[in-house]
Amino acid sequence: MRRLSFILLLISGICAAQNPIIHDQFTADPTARVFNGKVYLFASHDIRSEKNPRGLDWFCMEDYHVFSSDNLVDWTDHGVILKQEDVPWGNPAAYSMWAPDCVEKNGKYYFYFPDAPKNSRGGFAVGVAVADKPEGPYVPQEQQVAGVGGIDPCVLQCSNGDAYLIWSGGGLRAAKLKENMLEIEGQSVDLAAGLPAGFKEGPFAFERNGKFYLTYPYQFDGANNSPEALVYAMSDQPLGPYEYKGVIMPESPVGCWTNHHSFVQFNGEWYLFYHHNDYSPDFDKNRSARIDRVTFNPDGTIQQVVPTWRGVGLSRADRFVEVDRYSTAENATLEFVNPDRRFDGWFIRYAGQARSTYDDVDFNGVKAKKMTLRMRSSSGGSLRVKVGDKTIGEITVPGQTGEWTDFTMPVKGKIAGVQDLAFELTGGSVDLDRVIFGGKK
Ligand code: FUB
Repeated sequence: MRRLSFILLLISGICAAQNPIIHDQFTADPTARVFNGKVYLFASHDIRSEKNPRGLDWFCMEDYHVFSSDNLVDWTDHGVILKQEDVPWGNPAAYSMWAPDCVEKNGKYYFYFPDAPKNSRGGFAVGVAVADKPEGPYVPQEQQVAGVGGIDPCVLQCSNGDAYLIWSGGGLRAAKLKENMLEIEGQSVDLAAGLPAGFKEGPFAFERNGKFYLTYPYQFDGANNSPEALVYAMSDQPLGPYEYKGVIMPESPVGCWTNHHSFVQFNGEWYLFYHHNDYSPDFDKNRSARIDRVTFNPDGTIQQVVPTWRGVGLSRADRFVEVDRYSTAENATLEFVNPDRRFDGWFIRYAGQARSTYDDVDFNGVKAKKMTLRMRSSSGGSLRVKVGDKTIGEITVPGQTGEWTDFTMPVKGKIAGVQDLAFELTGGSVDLDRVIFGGKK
């Protein structure tokens, strides 16, 4: 039976998630919220569509999905929760369903989203759709939120029960939400007052230990179209004044123009959700959500977050471990397994004296008697697999393997607990796609 399930896993392609976290569609502008002990991910859904005149060269979104996870690794797609045709006040063909947010109050879920109003010429407004469950169904309000023009709504929920709507439009605006969460009270204020020039869009605000954090995409060229860094400011009051504190994440190393993010605390740890054009290196309007861990300093300031491939969470040893999402690598490069089907993911190419590591593999409950590595090689090479400093197997991959081949070898010694893997090539060149442990010798 165990042998059968091992074979089924090999065939079915179930795999543990790393960065990016969603593997079958684009997921931009990720806002993560914790509801009922699970993390829910509300994201923009980038597509390419010829039905939209700008659908091949600009942002193009027609609907929203919601995803949930109880371990930040396995994500369930609950499907479409709102589409442009459903919005009574929206232009059903605008493809302008940009960055959303969702919060809970008194057992109702309020989903805030930007859209282009009917008959508008390029403008945006913000709407709310309400549900009884985070997964929906969401019912959009008849009208947009009065007094709010712009994009990227985010709700700051304060520990005293107050809530503020913050958005990007004519600068960085904020207003208190009425008890009904559907309307703002009075006039909005400018939250960027006193902050360095360069705020672009996509604000996300939260309260932690009595301090308010305003985090946002920022352009070091003064909002003149350079790639966005994520930065933050802090205040003792939800509506400021905010004091600039520094960079959370620098600009994309490959020039992805936008970044958009959220902070969430889950099971005692803080995480940054953000996006990058991983599956679409040649078109940065097709983005994918990622997660990395956040560390706060004792004085409440935020340490810079280093974007990783590895992401967060444990990878089970008896499911495919996509080792190309490495923790560290030397003399190793990444390529798409199939450039025409990029959601199939990547492989790692080792050349010469090469090494990569992959942290946090969970062997609990896994009889790791053998491991199967999907590899290929043109010149041949010998690959050593280690757990920590201990070699658990070594295999010589012949040259001219052609297609991907599963190489199975026994595991030396007993492996238990959560372990870091290392792969070392001593010469030649080998491509490695993934590894899985289990079964009998
Ligand atoms: O996704 C469209 C826009 O790109 C968002 O509204 C911005 O925050 C940026 O991520």
